Amino acid sequence: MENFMRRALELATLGRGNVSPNPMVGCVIEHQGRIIGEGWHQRYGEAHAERNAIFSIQPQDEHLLPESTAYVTLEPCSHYGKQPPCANLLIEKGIKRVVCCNNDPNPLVAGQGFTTLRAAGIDVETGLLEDQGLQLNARFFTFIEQKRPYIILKWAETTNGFIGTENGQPVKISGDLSHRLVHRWRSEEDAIMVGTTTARNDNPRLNTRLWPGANPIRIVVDRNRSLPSDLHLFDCSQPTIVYHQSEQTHENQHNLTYVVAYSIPELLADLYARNVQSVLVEGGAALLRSFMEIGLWDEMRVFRSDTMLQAGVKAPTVQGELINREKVGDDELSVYKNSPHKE
Ligand code: AOF
Ligand code: ZN
Repeated sequence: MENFMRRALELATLGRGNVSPNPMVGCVIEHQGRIIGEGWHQRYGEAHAERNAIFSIQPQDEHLLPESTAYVTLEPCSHYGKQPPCANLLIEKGIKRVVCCNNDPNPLVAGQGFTTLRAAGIDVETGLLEDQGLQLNARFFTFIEQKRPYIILKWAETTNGFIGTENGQPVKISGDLSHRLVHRWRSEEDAIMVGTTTARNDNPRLNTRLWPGANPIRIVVDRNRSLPSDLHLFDCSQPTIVYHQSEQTHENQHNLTYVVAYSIPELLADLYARNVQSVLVEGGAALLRSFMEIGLWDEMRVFRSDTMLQAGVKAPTVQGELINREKVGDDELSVYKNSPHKE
């Protein structure tokens, strides 16, 4: 049974980067140990996993549905959104049993999917590989339950714990493979954020040119509106939001939006309202610390390289629970989770 759900979870991940703010969902239709249909939610606004799985079944197998089980990673929806309700489709097709990992916390569904299926006489079970499901859609669950984006803090530090030089001169700390991996991460999140100092010193483009994936929204915190307007960040090539606290008035341009926010929670509330489900915070040290100090973060991804700096800006001190450590080229990548939030 678990194997079918593992396969459904694997299918769900194929939607990564293309379905936000929807969850990634996978579905396997099984008949007496044989998979007769598979599907996943491929793109925001398009067909849900269950529909794709049902319509992947060969015509000669369709009569098997009344003796088949649908393994779906998330409670089938019961509402009319961009798509019709999956619960209704499963009922129409006469499926016998539905097994899920997680309940859908979306207030439009929230148990209604299961109620609808049970009312039609379908056997329903939930909680199979529950943790894997929660992990898969950590962004979706955090966004709905905590009304803020999922926050990933990322930085690279030298062996002796420096994140950059003292005079702000850009310096290469992590290697090429790590650099590429960061571009992949950018393509997986809705937005990337940097602080004033990083924007000024590094003049980053914050795009995904080293990875074939979508460009995220760029966010820069520029409290006093002191950043020069010729930075790459302000080139209007990607949607960009500037959070500031100045009284200065300015015209929003296409792809360039100015928003007043006086604190990180206020900024996060604005991102929530804009449906931004996840943010990769790429520094600098001050911005990273301001998230850590108020405990508003979900993951930390820290590269430690084998380079040394004689002096520099101290990297933040890691917090949370170490969940993974691996080599990326010559660098070591450590991932930490902010576990208290999850309990
Ligand atoms: C499912 N199967 O594959 C997904 C579900 O606007 P819509 O119609 O696409 O609905 C989006 C909501 O449906 C989303 O917020 C979540 O609650 C649920 N996603 N449900 O049964 C799927 N992607
Ligand atoms: Zn659905």
